[in-house]
Amino acid sequence: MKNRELAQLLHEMSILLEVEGKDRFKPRAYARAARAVSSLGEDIESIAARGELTDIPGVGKSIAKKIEEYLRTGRIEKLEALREKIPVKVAELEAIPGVGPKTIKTLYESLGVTDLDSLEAAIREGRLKGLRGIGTKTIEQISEGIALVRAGMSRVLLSDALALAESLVEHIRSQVPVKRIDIAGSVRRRKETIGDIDILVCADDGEAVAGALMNSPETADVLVHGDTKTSVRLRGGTQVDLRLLAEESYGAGLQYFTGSKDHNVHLRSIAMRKGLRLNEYGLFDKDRMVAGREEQDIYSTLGLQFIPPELREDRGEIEAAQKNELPILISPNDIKGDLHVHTNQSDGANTLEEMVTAAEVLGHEYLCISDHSKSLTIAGGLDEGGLLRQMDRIDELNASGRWRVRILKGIEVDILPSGELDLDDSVLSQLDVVVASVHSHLKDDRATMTERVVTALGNRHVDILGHPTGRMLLRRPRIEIDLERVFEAARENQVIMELNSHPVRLDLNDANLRLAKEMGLLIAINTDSHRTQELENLRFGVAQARRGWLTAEDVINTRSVDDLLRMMS
Ligand code: DGT
Ligand code: CA
Ligand code: CA
Ligand code: ZN
Repeated sequence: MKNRELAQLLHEMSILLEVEGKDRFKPRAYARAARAVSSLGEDIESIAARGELTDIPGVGKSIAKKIEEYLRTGRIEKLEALREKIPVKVAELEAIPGVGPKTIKTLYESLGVTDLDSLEAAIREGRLKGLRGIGTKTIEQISEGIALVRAGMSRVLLSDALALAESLVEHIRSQVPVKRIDIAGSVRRRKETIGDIDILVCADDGEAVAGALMNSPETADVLVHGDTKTSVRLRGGTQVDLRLLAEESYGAGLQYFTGSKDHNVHLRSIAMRKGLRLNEYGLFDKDRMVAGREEQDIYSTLGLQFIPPELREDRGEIEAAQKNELPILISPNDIKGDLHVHTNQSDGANTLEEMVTAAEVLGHEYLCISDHSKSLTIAGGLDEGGLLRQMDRIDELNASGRWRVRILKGIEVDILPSGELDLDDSVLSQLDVVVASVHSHLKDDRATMTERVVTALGNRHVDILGHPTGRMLLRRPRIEIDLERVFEAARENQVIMELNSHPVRLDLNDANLRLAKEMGLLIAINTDSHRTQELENLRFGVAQARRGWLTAEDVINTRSVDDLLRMMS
């Protein structure tokens, strides 16, 4: 789908038009169109093919023309001209929390700031002081934001890296016969963000494999091209390392290049204690190779259970494997349903019926509809009346027999600054599942935020705490909160912690999950989908759950609908 890229371009137009300052209405029109395109439930190309672009809210004739131009040529001339005139790197500056169109305009006009480097220099030289609308506190916030953006700039989301890695593997396979090919490194370990992509191959014609990577449609430049290693940079900036391995060493290479480095260092010390030597070519007793062809033989020869890649961070997995005590990790097939999805009744892109149909295709047994509540006005949150009407509708749909999927009645109710919930108890009590989440006053200090969430958990209707730390990977730090205190309150009140599977959230993270499990809490792996395609994000949630050492037992939505409702009542 081209929706996302198009929405980004329209958004960039809106900012550059705002900075240009010629027209007061155009920037808003483009911003509105960008939002509408990004929340479409359908491929923009299909809409264009039907000639219905102007049916999209905010898209008039002129913007529709730009969209058609983009779909036809991959670019928008007017945007190229604006970029030439105003050389501001919008995405770079906007990535800084708290920096929006107005600030970008001020910084560019008064100080000539165009990117992170020039902004950083301006702050260092004290030139931001005294600018209209920019106080000391804002300057501090911007400085912290720059550090956050810089830390994130060299990494990408797992979801993006995995999609690229899988399509490169497909591309190589389609060009050259290979004996074996695997994705290794942090992608194989399913780390939430990725530095670079590592691909391992065993093939008769290694040169042809390297050629396939260098000529892939995603490849921008070749960085290294040698006999055993080729590195390229993809168009989006991500680096790929491709290594050619010998058949008899393939397992050892896979083990070595999967990492993590800490896991490998610890594993080598285990080998040494047994008088063996472990490297990327194999496990050796003097000069004799005792394992190397298959990865699992490395572990078994060292007296260890096979360690799933997601656990290989040297966080106790080697000790557990020695004692035969590794957990049987949850797998995608264990999940029976999703307890947190939105519809177009709040800020989702699809109808209730479309969401249920998509869940049925995925084989879910149940799907809980949990739209936003009223205080989240920008998301069109439901009030008590709207929610009651949605509940009636769900009763009708369940009774219709159209789906095998059981539709559950839920809400993602806002936790207000006071810790009270955004909807009346008399309505909450009628729902199957209440997810409570923080969406506002994210800057509360640690004590205030902890108290606020603990208060909310004390409401007996709350079943699940949604995205408990509020972080957005590469975008926004977590809220300040005492998670241990929250977990204790959750245990007292029998509240389940969410593992939000959205690739930007993955919240709780791996370490938090393990702590929650150790403290005796249950986890719900939800997608928080705002469109049908996002239901498939469960894959990322399950990967993160595995990194958190979770078994099917630890996760509520591995249960049948009857068990689930009994456990939450
Ligand atoms: P990333 O790319 O930053 O997300 O993380 P990784 O784990 O993919 O790291 P990367 O790409 O530098 O290397 C892939 C794996 O290769 C790494 O997990 C372990 C192994 N490896 C690479 N360099 C070294 C090294 O100098 N020593 C050891 N023990 N292992 C290494
Ligand atoms: Ca890597
Ligand atoms: Ca690498
Ligand atoms: Zn939410």
